[in-house]
Amino acid sequence: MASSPEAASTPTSHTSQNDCEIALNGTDAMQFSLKQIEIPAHCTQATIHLSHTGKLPKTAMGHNVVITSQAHLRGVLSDGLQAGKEHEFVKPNDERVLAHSKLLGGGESDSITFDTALLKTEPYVFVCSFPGHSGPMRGTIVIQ
Ligand SMILES: [Cu+2]
Repeated sequence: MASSPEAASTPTSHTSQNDCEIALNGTDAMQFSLKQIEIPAHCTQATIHLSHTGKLPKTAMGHNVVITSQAHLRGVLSDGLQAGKEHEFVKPNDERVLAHSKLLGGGESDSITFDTALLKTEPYVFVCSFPGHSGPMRGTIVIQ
């Protein structure tokens, strides 16, 4: 009765980073699955896995995720529009952009990893920079 074949402990080294990874979906209805991304305070880096769960091509309903500060959001979006589809609506080497994914069409996915240090200094947001999407497709990033 005292001895059990069940493993009393399981290794945790492979799961300890999991809460620093966030799954985010974009849909054909021009929505993200999250309005807020919460990153645990112990994460020095965070990863966002973006999936376009729709069917529409990226020319019609492209989605990306761009991480920038609230203060720089407007400038990042307007410069992204100017950069155009050739640059997937993100100004190349934009220092205001902490990280951004590729532009995805239906069924595609991409992941981005970034340091969280700056996120603790001022409000940051995530947004899709495809033309017309930044209104509904944006949210705040919270370190908790
Ligand atoms: Cu979009």
